[in-house]
Amino acid sequence: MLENVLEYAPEVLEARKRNLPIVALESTIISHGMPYPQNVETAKEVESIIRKNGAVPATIAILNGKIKIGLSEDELEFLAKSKDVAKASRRDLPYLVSNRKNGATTVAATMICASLAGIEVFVTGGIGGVHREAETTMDISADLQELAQTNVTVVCAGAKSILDIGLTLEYLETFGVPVVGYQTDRLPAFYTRTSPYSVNFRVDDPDQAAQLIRTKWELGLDGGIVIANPIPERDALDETFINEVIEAALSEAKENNVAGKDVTPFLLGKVKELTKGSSLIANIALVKHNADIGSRIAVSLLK
Ligand code: PSU
Ligand code: MN
Repeated sequence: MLENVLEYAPEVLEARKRNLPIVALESTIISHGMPYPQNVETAKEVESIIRKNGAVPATIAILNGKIKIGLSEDELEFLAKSKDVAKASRRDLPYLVSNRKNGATTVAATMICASLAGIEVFVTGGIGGVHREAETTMDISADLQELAQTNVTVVCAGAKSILDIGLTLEYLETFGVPVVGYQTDRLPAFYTRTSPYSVNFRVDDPDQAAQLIRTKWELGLDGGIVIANPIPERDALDETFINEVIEAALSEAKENNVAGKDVTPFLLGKVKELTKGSSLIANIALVKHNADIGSRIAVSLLK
C-alpha cells in the first residue's frame, strides 16, 4: 500500500539511491503561514540553501491523495497560490489520502511522512505547542504528541509566545522530548532570540547535534528532538513590541471564538497584519537560518 501512496521527486529518489543527506520541509508554512508570493519565494530559497550545503530538500505535501516527498516548482506554486488546500495534521492524513485530496502538512504530519520516507531531519519555522488557557480549552498541538513518538529531528526557532511556552516545555518533558539550544542556553521565542525559559541542553555545532540525535535513537528512545536555533540578531524583533502584538491577536481570537485547527493560522495572520509585515521579514530570515543549520546537521548525521 505504502509504495503506492508515497511519491518521491526525482531529486529525492536519486538522493535515496546514493545515500545523500535529505532534509524534510513542511507545507503548512507555505499555504497557511505566509502570503503569496513571499511563501513560494521563501520555499525555493530554503531549498537552495539546503542544496548549497550538500543536502537534498524534500518539501512534503499531500497532492491528489499522494504523499509527495519533494515537490516540483509547479507543485510549490500551486500550494502557494491555492486558497483551499486543507491544513493537514496527523488526524487528517487518512481522509486526505483515501479521498485523493490535497493537504498542506503541519509539523506533525510532515514528521510522519518524513519518517515513512526514512528522513531524519526536518527544518521549519516554529512548532505548535500548548496554547495559553489550554487548561480550559484543551488546545494542545498534535505536533507535541508527534515529537513524543516519531523519530525525526525538528530544527526550528523555538515556540512563539502565542503559546504558553512554559506549559509547552512541561509537556515535552513529560514525553521525553529533548529541547536543545543551538549555540544558546535560552529557549528562543521565534521572533526573539530569548525567552524567560532555558533549554534542556546546548550544542554548539552540527556534529554535537548529530551525536546527540544518533545516541537517542541508538538507545532505542523513540521520538523526536527539538533543535532550537535563535533568529539571527539583525532580524530579531523588539520583545516588548511583539508581545503587545501577540496579546492583541490573542484577544481578537477570543472575541471571535476561534477554535480547533483555525487558532494558529488566525493568530499568525493577525500578528502579520498588526506588525505591518515586519513579522514576515523576520519569519523568512529565521526559516532560512534554520535551513542552513538543519542541512549541516543532516550532513553530519551521515558521516
Ligand atoms: N507556528 C508558526 N508557523 C506555522 C505553524 C506554527 O510559527 O506555520 C504551523 C505549523 O505547520 C505547525 C502548525 O505544525 O502551525 C500547528 O498548528 P496547530 O497549533 O493547529 O497544531
Ligand atoms: Mn490546536
